[in-house]
Amino acid sequence: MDTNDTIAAICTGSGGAIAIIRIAGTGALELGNRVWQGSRKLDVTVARQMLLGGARFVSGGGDRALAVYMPGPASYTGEDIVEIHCHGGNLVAGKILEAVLQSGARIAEPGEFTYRAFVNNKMDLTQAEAVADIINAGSNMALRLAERQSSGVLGNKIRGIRDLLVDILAETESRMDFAEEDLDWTPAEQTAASLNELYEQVSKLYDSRKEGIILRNGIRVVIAGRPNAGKSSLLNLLLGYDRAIVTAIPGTTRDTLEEPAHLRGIPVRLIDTAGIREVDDLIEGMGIDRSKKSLSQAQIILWLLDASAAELDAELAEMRRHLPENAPVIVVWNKMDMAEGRALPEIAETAVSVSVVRNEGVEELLNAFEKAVWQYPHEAEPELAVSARHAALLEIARDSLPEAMSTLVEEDWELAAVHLREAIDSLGQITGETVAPDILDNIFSRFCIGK
Ligand SMILES: Nc1nc2c(ncn2[C@@H]2O[C@H](COP(=O)(O)OP(=O)(O)OP(=O)(O)O)[C@@H](O)[C@H]2O)c(=O)[nH]1
Ligand SMILES: [Mg+2]
Repeated sequence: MDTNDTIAAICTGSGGAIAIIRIAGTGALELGNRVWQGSRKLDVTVARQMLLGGARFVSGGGDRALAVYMPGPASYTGEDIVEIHCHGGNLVAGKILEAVLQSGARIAEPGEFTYRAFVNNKMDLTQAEAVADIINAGSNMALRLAERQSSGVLGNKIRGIRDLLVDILAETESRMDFAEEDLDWTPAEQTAASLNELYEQVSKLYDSRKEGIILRNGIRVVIAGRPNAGKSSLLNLLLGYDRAIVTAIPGTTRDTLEEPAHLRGIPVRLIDTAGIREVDDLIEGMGIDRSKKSLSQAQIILWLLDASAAELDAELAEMRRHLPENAPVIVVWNKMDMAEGRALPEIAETAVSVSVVRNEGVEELLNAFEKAVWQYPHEAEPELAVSARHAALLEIARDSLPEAMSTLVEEDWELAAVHLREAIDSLGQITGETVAPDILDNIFSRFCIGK
């Protein structure tokens, strides 16, 4: 992405009452003034003050608007920025943007404002990524973690580790060059102890990947079971609205149905499936094949059983027949309203009893779900939760540190330097010091336009 020209975009989502057009780059002030119509022009005397006036359209006329000029380098991207705040809706902002583009600005790519902030050292790569995490956060925990990362906690930590490794590398390289001389080197045990401490720190960050990946990517939760068990009813209850058709006729749901949601703050894709049974019907059969495929891709399966069925053991046997081996399942005995006081068979899997129609037992189901996701009682929140990208790089760094340690102890300086450089390089890719352009493109292209 070129960073010398002036870019513009509508920064607000469609449909709001107010829209914001942002112009950033060396020409922002000049281009902004070509569109701005107010008794005061935008210039340094009104820097960071909101002016009331108007913005013109290409087709003639214009609309009342507010505008503000934020001179670089103390701006979001580090460049000159002009923002025009106008009426929302679909037309006005588009017409003002058109005028800005006609004046000589280029339309911004997704994430390009934040990319420029990164290039201009307003933030490191972890902070830039956190901007997207803040926008996408679907729970309080995700938001708190993203805000900590945005404030630079992760970047500072990684840089601290990397700086110490650079010091160790510098000495290692000197020992290569001055191998014969008896200089005042740091004792090997001391360096090994430092590396061990850094290894612990990197491992700890790496271990937070699970929370990070779940909170950023979400998980696939598949609702499965025999026809009529109440799967679609449960989907609707968890979503809070009637998404799926529910009838007393077995075989109502024929296709898989997928909806995003949050359960206990955990982003999920909830998948309702066609009830599994032997059928002759071609369409239902195809739906059942999809159910089975969904089962194999599920991260958590909620297997519904009808607690009011005549043969509970037959219900269980049917589940065992279709459930993939070692599947992450929570068994949900449904229709307890029709099975009050009935003894349910003991099973090894986690099981809860609910009545979807009476909305009973759902809290216990969510407790079991939460426990299955985190695998342990999730009281203490990690200080940071790294993303899949960070984790892959932390893993490389973590694995090269013991190698660096043992080769240093053996005084094999050259090999030790190779391992140290590997760790330094992968940590640098996390913060953006050493990252390749195509990786940057990949990261910023996932942002929305105008960010
Ligand atoms: N008594 C009782 N009936 C329930 C309960 N949950 C669902 N039902 C009823 O069971 C019937 C089937 O419900 P669905 O949600 O369509 O079941 P399903 O598992 O999606 O069925 P298929 O789509 O055919 O596989 C409907 O008449 C529901 O009202 C419950 O907790 N108690
Ligand atoms: Mg259904």
